[in-house]
Amino acid sequence: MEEQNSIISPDTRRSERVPPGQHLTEKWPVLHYGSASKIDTSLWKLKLFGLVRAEKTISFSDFTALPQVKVFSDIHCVTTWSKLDNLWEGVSSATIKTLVEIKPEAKFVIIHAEGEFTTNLTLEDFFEPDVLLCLKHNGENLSSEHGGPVRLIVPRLYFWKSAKWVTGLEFSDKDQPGFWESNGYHNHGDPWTEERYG
Ligand SMILES: Nc1nc2c(c(=O)[nH]1)N[C@H]1C(S)=C(S)[C@@H](COP(=O)(O)O)O[C@H]1N2
Ligand SMILES: [Mo]
Repeated sequence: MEEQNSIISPDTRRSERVPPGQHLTEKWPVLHYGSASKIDTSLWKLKLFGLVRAEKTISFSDFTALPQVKVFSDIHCVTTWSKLDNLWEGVSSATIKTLVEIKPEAKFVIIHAEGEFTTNLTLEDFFEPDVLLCLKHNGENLSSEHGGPVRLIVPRLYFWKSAKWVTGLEFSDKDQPGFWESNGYHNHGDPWTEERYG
C-alpha cells in the first residue's frame, strides 16, 4: 500500500504506531453527527474566503484539475479505534496556498462542511505537508458516507478534525471552535498526548 511517490505521514514511522488508549480495527467505521450528505459533483464548490486578498470559488472540475498528491497515514479516532495504512489521494493544503493570497493577519483556518459543520485548525497544523483535501481512499473515490466527494485529512490529529463534505475554507485571525470542539472535544486533538476532551 505504501507507495514510493507518496508523502509518508511521520507518525507512521514511529516504532509504536498506536497512540495510548487506542486499539486497532481493520474495518473503517462511519461516524458523524446527523445524516450523511449526498453531494452532486456538478453542484459542489469550494469557497476560499475570509482573510484572503481575493475570495475564490472553485468548481469540482477545476478542483480535480489541480495537482494531486498521495499521502500514506494512520487514522486515530477519539472513540479509541485506529486504522493503519491508509493511502489518500487529493489536493495538498500547499496547493491551496497557490490559489489565494492569505493575509498575514490570518492565524487560523475554519473548515466549513455541508450542514453547517465546522472545525478549526491553526494555519501551522493546516499547512503540515501531509494535510490534503482528499478525493480517494486506497484508490477508490470517497463514498458519500466517508465524506465524498471531498473531505479534509489531517493525519496528525484525531479524526474529528478531518471534516467530511468540505465546502469552504475560511481564513481568520480568530480561533473559532467548531462543532465537536464546542461539544466537549479538545480544541487541538493530538492523539499522542491524548488531547481528547476539552
Ligand atoms: N462534516 C462532518 N465531518 C466529520 C464529522 C461530522 O460530524 N461531520 N465527524 C468527524 C468525526 S468525529 C470522525 S471520527 C470522522 C469519521 O470519519 P469516517 O466516517 O470516514 O470514519 O469524521 C469527522 N468528520
Ligand atoms: Mo470521532
